[in-house]
Amino acid sequence: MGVVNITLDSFSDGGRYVDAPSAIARVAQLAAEGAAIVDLGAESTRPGAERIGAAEQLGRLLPVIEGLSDPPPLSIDTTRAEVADEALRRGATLINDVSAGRDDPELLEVVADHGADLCLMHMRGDPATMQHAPRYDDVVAEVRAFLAERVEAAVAAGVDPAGILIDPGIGFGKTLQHNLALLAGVGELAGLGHPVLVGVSRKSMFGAMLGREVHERLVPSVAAGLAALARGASIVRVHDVADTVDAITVWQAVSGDA
Ligand code: HH2
Repeated sequence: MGVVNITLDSFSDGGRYVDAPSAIARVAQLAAEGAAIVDLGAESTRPGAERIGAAEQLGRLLPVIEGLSDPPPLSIDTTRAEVADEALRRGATLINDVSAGRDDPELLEVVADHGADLCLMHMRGDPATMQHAPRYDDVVAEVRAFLAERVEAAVAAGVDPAGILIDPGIGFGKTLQHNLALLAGVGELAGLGHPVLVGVSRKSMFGAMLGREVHERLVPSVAAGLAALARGASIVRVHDVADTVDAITVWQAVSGDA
């Protein structure tokens, strides 16, 4: 999954793709580099980010969705039902909800009505507060239980279980140790019976671990993505598609999965 943030304040690509032509060109580039799906977001989820209303999200997203001449499968990173509805009407196929249906309870019904796919992500608190001393007794068990409960809520709202992805939410209300435990425990999450999506790309855990700045985190991001895939993740959400595809191609060839 390639990432294009149509935002001013995303932590690694904020401001680069905020105008529709640059975002359209970036989506086409990531698809050409091998992204199976491209995730478009109009609201940053970084700690303390400004909330963006539904109308403004749509003002950013729709010109991009409609401007793509040969769109790849599109995912929309939003917690708002209205945004999900309009994007799905225009051909998006997956809604990536970092609140797992808690921010706007109507979102689950919208996804169900469209017969769309849904990614449910774990977050402790909300982006304003999530990094304030997060604590867990057993982070893998607690995230697993949360995701199981949110899958149940989505299915109760009519979402097709076959189209549900789950995500431990690396960096969302977690310390470095929590993030590492969740990456190591991906197999336990996969045991819930849904494909696991993992987003580690350029995240601050690599700053905490290695002292690397955002632009220096490609190698650790690829390494962590491969480690997650090796433990049972199905999808990695990344900014650097070409390099990630190269790494996965070589790893699969060596593992005999190519
Ligand atoms: N991470 C970010 C945003 N959305 N969605 C899922 N499912 N999983 C993630 O790990 C995830 C996500 C944060 O990364 P990014 O989009 O680059 O930054 P920002 O939220 O600042 O736009």
